Amino acid sequence: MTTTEHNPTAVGSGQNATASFARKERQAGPVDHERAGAIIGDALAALHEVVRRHQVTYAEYDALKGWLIDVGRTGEWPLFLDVFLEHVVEQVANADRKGAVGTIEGPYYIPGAPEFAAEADVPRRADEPGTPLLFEGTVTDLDGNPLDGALVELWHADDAGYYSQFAPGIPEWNLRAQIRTGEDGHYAFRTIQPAPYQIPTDGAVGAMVATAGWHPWRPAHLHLKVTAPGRAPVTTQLYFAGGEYVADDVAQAVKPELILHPTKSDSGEGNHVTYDFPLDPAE
Ligand code: MBD
Ligand code: FE
Repeated sequence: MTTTEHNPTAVGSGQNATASFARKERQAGPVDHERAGAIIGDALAALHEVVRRHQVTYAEYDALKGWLIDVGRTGEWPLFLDVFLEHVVEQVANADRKGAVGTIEGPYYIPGAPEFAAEADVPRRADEPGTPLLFEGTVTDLDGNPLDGALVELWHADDAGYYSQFAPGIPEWNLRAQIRTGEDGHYAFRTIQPAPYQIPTDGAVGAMVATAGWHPWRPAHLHLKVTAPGRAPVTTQLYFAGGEYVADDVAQAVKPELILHPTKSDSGEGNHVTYDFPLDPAE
């Protein structure tokens, strides 16, 4: 699958993200009706309070109903939830971590990317635009001992802000790779620096952002998932110091520990940065 056609739409990326979520392995457990009733009841009560506080009209109620229907029809629920709600779920889930800092996963993770040992030439097009980046580091325990057999998964947007498998015309595994570490816990990815990501402006979520008078941008970021035997996995993102929207992410997923400071490569071509992942013990 290689074409040069490039016409991403909200419906296209939304439907792909919804289909990807449908394939995801989800944890299922017994329903605790007391807890469900409390959460659902409080969520509805929060909405009731907004209606009263703002004296919401029938015209606005109908606009909301139409918008909710549109979000579902275009498959944009994963986008909406991951941009506007996931950051709080992540904070609650990871509040007690001592090691590598996590942040939201977002809608564009795909398991099973091409696997490499220790060093990856990340799959990219022959003419892939963007500043070359050598991104390397070590996976360790909380005492700094390297972890053998850790898996470091990397996925990110291209130099135009688009993700393979969610925008058309990009090879299937472009800018997606995973590395299995050896005894030294070291990993190294050769890739390019991504561009900021813009929420599609032609869909329901983009329309909501525009109606509210906000901007639709996330700062340029690398997505990572790091797992190792006996350790708590971490899902995170890394950002670039001084980059646009780092201080103003629409998804509120930036944390100070996640900001990279790349330097010019010794070779003179592109940038270089190191980042280590100390993993908490498994619970
Ligand atoms: C992204 O690339 C992303 O990382 C998130 C969290 C939401 C939408 C698009
Ligand atoms: Fe992303």
